Amino acid sequence: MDRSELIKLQSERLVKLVENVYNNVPPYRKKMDDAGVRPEDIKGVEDITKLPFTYKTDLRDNYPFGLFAVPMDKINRIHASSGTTGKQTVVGYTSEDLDVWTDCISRGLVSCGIEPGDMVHVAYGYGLFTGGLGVHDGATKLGCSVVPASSGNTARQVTLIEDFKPDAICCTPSYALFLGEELHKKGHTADDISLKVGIFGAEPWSEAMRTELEKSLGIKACDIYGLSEIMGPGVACECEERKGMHLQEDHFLVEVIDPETGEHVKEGESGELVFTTLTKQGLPLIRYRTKDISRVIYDKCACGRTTARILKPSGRSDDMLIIRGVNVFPSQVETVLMEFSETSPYYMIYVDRQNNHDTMEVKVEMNEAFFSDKISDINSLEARLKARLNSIIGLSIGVTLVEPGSLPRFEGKSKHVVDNRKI
Ligand code: DLL
Repeated sequence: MDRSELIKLQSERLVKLVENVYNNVPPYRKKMDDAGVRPEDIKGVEDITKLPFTYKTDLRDNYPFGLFAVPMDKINRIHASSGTTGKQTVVGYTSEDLDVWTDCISRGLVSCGIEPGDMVHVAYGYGLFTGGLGVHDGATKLGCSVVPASSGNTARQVTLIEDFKPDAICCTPSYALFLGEELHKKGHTADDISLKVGIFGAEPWSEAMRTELEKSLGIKACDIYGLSEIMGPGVACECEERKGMHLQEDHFLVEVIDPETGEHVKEGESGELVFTTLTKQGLPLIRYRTKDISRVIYDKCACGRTTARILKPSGRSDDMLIIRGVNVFPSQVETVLMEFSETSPYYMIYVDRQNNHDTMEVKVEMNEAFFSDKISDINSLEARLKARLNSIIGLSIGVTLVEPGSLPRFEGKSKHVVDNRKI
């Protein structure tokens, strides 16, 4: 589709979307009323900046289903991802939304060179996380033999790869590196590993990691981007050229803004990605602030696709960490620590990558009243903290109690996270 045709389609869809949210989603009606904008003011994509932004906090404030635009009996699937507090960000899909999602993933798999009949090993987590089921449905529709391995149990994953000989693998890039290492430990080389393509996303990764992955697994490593609020994986995906991820522009309108001012940056410049869902029915979102920093380019790709391309996100404008594909906000850790009367408000979070495996450790000071050199007391408190963090965040996080006054103090803004990963 050439750009003028695409813009016409996007404009028609935007007009319908705005009318829909104004009439069916009370919090959106209020936002638009507060901003003094009425549905009839929006005639096409050129009017997008008249509309207010949507933030992750809007989803939280309307938890769980307050932003859904259809009655619950039309919601066919629910997923969720971490929010800034203990509360999950909940997303809902109608059956048409699931069809669109499936199509977007299928397009992405095809653009990376996967064909009907290929065997696809899916090692993204299945469950509330969108990675597993999202990729699963897309690969199924394409006519692939899907291996729903889900995440974890590395020994079993290795056996499945050895025995089933899949053509493609979909998982986080850090997990793929780890799997590569385990395969090599068992005597395999890039040449005898069956995989030809890897589709990696859900966390930032660099060109250096791409080279490493391609060498280790003997594959073409492609990048896939997405976020639960907008759809899940497949909002954009690379093609075999691997020069940016093709955005599914018939379903998503992208803007790139200066995160401070909210104004558009110049075309091709770096800024925060903002998406509007053009066809979503369950949870349509207008100008959703992703906090992901990247660039969007519009020149035609050598593969022939005419869609805009999102370059590898270079970071985030907030403090969200992605640990083994799980989104973690330092504030979630802090909330847990504050529940315990034995600890003080001084803590540090250390993130590292060992053997291609993300690790997270929390050091927290005991308070003077609890401070004890009785090892059994300390061990038991550490175990309780660890269990609570695990249940809230869903990750195994190391906990070490340290003496009162031993962690750094900061003048001005405190710094709670040391991320030593070299991604
Ligand atoms: O991570 C969806 C997904 C699953 C994408 C599988 C790709 C593959 P969330 O858990 O909501 O959804 O996390 C979304 O992850 O805002 C980015 O910060 C980050 N992210 C996702 N893909 C990439 C990528 C899924 N390719 C958040 N490169 C997003 C860099 C990524 N960061």
